[in-house]
Amino acid sequence: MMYFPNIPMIPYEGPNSTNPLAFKFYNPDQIVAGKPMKEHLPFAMAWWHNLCAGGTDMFGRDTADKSFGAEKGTMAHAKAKVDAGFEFMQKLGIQYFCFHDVDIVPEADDIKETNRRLDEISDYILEKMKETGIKCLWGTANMFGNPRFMNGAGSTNSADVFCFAAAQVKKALDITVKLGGKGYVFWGGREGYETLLNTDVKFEQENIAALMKMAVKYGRSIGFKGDFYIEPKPKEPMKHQYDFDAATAIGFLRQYGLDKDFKMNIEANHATLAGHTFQHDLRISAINGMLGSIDANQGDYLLGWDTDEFPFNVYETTMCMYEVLKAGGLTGGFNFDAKNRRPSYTMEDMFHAYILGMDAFALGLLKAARIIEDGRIDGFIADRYASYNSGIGAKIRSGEATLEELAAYAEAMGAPELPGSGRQEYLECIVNNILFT
Ligand code: XLS
Ligand code: NI
Ligand code: NI
Repeated sequence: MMYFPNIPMIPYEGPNSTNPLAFKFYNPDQIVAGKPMKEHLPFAMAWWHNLCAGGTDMFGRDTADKSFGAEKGTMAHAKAKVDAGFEFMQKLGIQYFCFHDVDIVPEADDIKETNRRLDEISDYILEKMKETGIKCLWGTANMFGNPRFMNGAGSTNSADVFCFAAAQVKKALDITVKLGGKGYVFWGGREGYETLLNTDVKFEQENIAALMKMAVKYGRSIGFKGDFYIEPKPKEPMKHQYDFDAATAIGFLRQYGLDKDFKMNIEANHATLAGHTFQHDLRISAINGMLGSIDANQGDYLLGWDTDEFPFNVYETTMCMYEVLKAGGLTGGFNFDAKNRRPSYTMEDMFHAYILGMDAFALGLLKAARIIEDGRIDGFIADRYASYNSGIGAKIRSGEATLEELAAYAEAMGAPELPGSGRQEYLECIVNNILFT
């Protein structure tokens, strides 16, 4: 059975095409900076948005029908989602998918039954993977939706809930390993707090670390060789989330000795909620050797929540790809943690959304490669720090200088000249010039 009978395989037709069901920039085999686009851009479909979410928001119910011809909440529906998902990925040439445990099966009241369902569906997914060559990018456990997680999972005040979370992590790891997932994500959904009047922050953070340590130990024991990821987010659903941003999460991982097993999964919309640019959180992760994977979406600067929009802003995708190229690529991939706007409710809209996102990243890749090849920006940055290349600057860099020595140097100098101009506007001209030619 076909779930998208009116949608053909999406071809690459180039920038002059007006066919809405064709790529304008994503040309999988085109060589960019030494390798095919598809290797630079391991795209993934997010099971939850694409196959589960129907547009329900605080004010209204679903607009999109994601039943795929089956009764929701049944295993038949879970299987229909698998079939629809693989047809969708194949038609777009998407190589990976990401999932939460409860995206792929309906959760039962008894975890033993949920786990049995997970075994059944993962057998089915595995078959489809073999048939199509599509792979699993990462798995995770949803430890924020069920009311039992109202106070978090690792950070909960209830030891019983903590154990339940541990059971979910264990099973989600089993399934991720079974499906050959490259990574395992911890997005700390409700790992945070609403008020300090009822919260022991230190206690909660220690418990989160303990859960992660157990996950690493268990994961390695069953042969998981990939990366664990923290996906930082500053707020929503909790007012304060512990993994505020990349810098905070990296500090946490180092404090608890988890930094060898974990990297960052940076989501564009989460970085901007933290008051950063997407590029900022990518850079902070990269310079710490922790840029692992990306949740490819965008937010709305006028709205203060996680709108999870499909990437459209080519400035952002360009600067993202600039960071990724400079970091030598990702060990993970680009997961479209994004959803159609509620009024875009048709099946065709799902394809338009992915075409938009994949094209925006392909264009970003092309432009970022040109920025690097052009060399003016990197050359400017290198020049900007040239005073550290020799003399007293080189001594500072090598760590040999003392405060007394520098003070004596400064006194002999009188007053330093102004540092060279930052030339921001000139550099922005270069970016626009490359972007629009
Ligand atoms: C929510 C998160 C979530 C994670 C996976 O804001 O982005 O979707 O990616 O749990
Ligand atoms: Ni998000
Ligand atoms: Ni995400």
